Amino acid sequence: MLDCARSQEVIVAMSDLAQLESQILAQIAAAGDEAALEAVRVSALGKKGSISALLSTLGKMSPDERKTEGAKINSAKDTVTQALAARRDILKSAALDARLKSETIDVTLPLREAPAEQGRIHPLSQVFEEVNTIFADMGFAIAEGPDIETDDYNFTKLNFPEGHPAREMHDTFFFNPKEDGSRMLLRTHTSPVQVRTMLSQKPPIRIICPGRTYRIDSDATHTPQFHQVEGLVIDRSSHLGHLKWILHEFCKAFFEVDHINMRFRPSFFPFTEPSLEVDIQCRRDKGEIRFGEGEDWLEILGCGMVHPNVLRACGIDPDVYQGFAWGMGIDRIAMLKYGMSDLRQLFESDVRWLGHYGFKPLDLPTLAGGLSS
Ligand code: 2NL
Repeated sequence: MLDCARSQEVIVAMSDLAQLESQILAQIAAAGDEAALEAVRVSALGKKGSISALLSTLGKMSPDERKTEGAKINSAKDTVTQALAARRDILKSAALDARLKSETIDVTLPLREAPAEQGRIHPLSQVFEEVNTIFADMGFAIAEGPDIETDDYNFTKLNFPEGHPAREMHDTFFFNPKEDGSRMLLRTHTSPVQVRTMLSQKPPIRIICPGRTYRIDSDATHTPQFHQVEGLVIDRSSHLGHLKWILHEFCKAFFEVDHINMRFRPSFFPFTEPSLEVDIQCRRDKGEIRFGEGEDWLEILGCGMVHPNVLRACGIDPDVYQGFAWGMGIDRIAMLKYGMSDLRQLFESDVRWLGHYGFKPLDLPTLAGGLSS
C-alpha cells in the first residue's frame, strides 16, 4: 500500500517533470536575447531554479528510486542545458549580425585628415623658410639676435646722426631710461644683428638676418610688429656687381620664374653709400600679379655698399674691407608672392584664413623639390 502510494507520487512527479521540461524548452525558444535567455537559465538551473529544486528532492528518496528518478531529472537537466547552449549560439550570432549591420563603414567616404596633417604652416613662416633656403644654397650663414636692443647697436653704430627722425619717440618703441640715462628699445630693423656679427667675427662675412622688427606705425599697410630679412657681405673686394647678381638670383628663385627684369634706383639710407632701391617688373591682371614680365614696377627691397663709418664703428678697417648689405620686408614679399590683399590678416590668427593660405607641415621648401607646392 505504502509502495503503491509512493509510486503514485512518482508518476505525478514524472508527468510534472515532462511538463516542466517542455515549459522550459518553450521559454528557451521564446527568449529574444541573451539577457532573457539567462533569466530562463537561472529560473531552471539556478540555485533556486525549478530543476535544481527537483534535484534536491533526490536526497529524500530510497537508493533505488534515486537511481531511476535521478536519471530522469538529470536527463531533463541535460536537455535543458543543451537547449540553452543551442539557443545562446543562435542569439549570439544574431546579435553579431545586428551589430555588423549597424556598424557598417562607408569605404567610399573621403579620409579624415590626421591632426598632424590638418595643421598649417603660417605663410610668413613658409616665406622665412624659402628665403633661408635660397640664401643657404648660396653659402650664406643665418644669424640671429635679440629683439630688445641698445640705442648704440640699433642707431649709433649704423651711422644714424643724433636727432635723426628715425630715433624719435614717435617712430621707435623705447623702454624707460635706465639709471645711467641709456634707453633700450625694440629693434626697428635687423641691422643690429649684423653689427653684432661684425664686432664678433673677422671678415669674410656672408650672413642673412631674418627676424621680428618693431616701429610705431599702424595703418592698412603697416603693423607695429613686422618682419625683415637683411643680408651682409664683407670681404676685400666685394662690390655692387656681386650684390646685383645675388639679388637677381634671389628674385628668380623666390618668385619661381626663369627670367626677371630688375631696376636699381638711387636712394638714401644712413648706413649705406651709395644706396639703392630695387624694383622688379610685373604685370597686374584682374587682381593677379605675374612677376618678371609686364609694364609695371614693384619695389621689393633696399640695398647699398656699407658706409665706411659703419665698418669703422664695428671694428672693420674700411681701407682694407668693403661690403654690401640689403634689407627687405618679409610681410610684403609674402603678400606679393601668395596674393594676399590685406596685411592685417597675417596677424589675425583666423584658422579659416590659415586653412586657405597656410602650407602643409611636411612640404618643406627645397630648391630641388620646389619652394612652394
Ligand atoms: C629696406 C632697406 C636696408 C641695409 C638695410 C644694412 C645693415 C648694415 C650695414 C648697412 Cl649692418 N646696411 N642694412 C642696407 C640697405 C637697405 O634695408 O628698405 N628695408 C626694408
